[in-house]
Amino acid sequence: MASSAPLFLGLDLSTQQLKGIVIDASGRILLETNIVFDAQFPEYRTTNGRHINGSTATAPVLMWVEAIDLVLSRVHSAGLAHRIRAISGAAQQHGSVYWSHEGIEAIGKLDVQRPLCEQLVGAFAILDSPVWEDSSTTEQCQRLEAWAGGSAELARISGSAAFERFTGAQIMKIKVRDSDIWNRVARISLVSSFAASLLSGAVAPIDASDASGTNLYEIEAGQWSKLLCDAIDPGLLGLLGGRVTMADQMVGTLSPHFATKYGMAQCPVVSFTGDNPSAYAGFESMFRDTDQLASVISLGTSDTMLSPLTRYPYAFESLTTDTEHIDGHVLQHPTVPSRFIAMLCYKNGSLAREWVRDNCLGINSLGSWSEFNEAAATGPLAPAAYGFYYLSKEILPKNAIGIYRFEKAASTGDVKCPSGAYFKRVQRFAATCCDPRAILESQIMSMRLDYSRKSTKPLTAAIVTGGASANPVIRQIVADVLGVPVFAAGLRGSEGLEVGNLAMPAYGAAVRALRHMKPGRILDGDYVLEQVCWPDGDMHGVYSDAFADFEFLRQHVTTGSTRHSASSSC
Ligand code: ADP
Ligand code: XUL
Repeated sequence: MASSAPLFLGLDLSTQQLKGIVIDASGRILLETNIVFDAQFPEYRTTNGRHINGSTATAPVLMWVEAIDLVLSRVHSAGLAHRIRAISGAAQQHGSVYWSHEGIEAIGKLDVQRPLCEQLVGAFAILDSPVWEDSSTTEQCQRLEAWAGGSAELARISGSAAFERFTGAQIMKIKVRDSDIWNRVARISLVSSFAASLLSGAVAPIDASDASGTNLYEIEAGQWSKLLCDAIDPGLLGLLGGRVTMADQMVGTLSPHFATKYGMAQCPVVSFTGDNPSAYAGFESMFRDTDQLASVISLGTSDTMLSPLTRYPYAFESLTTDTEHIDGHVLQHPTVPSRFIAMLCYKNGSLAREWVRDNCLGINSLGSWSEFNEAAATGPLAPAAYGFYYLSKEILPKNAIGIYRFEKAASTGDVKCPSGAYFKRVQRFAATCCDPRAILESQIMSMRLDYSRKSTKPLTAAIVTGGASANPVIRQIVADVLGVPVFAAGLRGSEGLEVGNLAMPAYGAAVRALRHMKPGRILDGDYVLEQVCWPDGDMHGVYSDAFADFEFLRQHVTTGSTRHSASSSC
């Protein structure tokens, strides 16, 4: 007899794909499905899920609508739709969706007989939503910081100095550029709350953790900042919906449209949140004592590092006008309002690694992670050579752009480093095949550097997630550079950890949906955190000795990036 046991759906509307995970009440996965945007919807002509035009990055909102519809149809085809008892989700942070009045009305009365997109063509004041890779709003950032009384003051209020991809600057750009479009905007959602809105048939509140990525939210007070919203428009507070929600709270019920179309119950829709906070909370659900939670390193399209904070770090008296070390972000915890998370974000993550894989190793390596790994698994390049791969304008270090390779020079070179060694900038490394190792060392040494500036506690362990965390060479370099054991989530089977790469934003969302119906710790069962790497003490020593030179060279290329045009030869 077919089972009728309750199931829970978690979604993750990320940069390159929409992932869906269905779990049962013990947290076991029954269905995992991915809709890769470029392959599934070629008519939208995206590359890696978005359109890049100079410093502008957008994604077609109707493509996201189609993907959400398709993921539900896959759950239906798998025979699981009628058993779904709650849905929650995650999405790329910072991106924004602009509802028209017509759209707000339309999502509440969608016709099952007609294609979804056809009914939503006029639903959005802007069809191409700005997304997190956008860096076109420097001018708006400056205006926001000036309005707040400086970058340190903006960080004190909102948890971050102004960043181009943050939603506040993006909204300001839209308002300034086109008053006709602006006049059509009836509500603004983040990508996370947009997805929850579509599913529930009414505009859903934005959750606190994702609101922390807007530069418009008072993190410590847990409310939108009227001061900062007024910098953009006196009506902005209303457009954002006034109240925020926590990521474990119900924001609506599944709309009759989807319920009828896919034979589902009008089950609770639990608030969606950002992909990074969702992953972080997902890992927490695997710990009995959340104080033990180590830093989470997500190696997806972006690389991010999320670390627990014991208190809000930007107490008024602790900030000066010195913005040098307020580069990272502080987010409100997605489910516990009194807790905060420090987040470091690197734009040149997986796509930069892919570029090295496909362009620096010769024809055989095209698309091959095993070729990349073979080259990367050699011993450390540091302290003899360093590489920096900022293919698009970096977030951390801010505005760094270009590709830079340095090799130690016998006597004098371009740069004298703190160790006393001279380095010469080279177009190619002397030995071929150095680039894979160089990019990995550089990416993880950057995390180590930025973590040391951002956190008061020494790092004790790292938990990895995201597409690239499946790669054993990458995991080992994380362990060796950071000098800590590395853990991954997976399914424990007779042969050890069988699934080493749980898609945590989606899984964390499914767990929030489950917990909404059945509170308490549920993950005593099959999914566990398992140590996957132990640091090699000698290697760690090498990186520690190389650290001052790395920091110096990173500063050198960052300052140089803004002055010189970048080279990107391989
Ligand atoms: P997102 O959620 O941002 O869409 P994912 O976390 O799914 O991204 O990660 C996708 C990325 O994972 C791809 O761009 C790819 O480069 C990377 N990836 C997948 N497998 C590997 C691997 N074996 N080694 C390194 N990177 C990988
Ligand atoms: C975080 C950020 C990215 C996106 C990617 O600040 O911009 O990690 O959330 O999905």
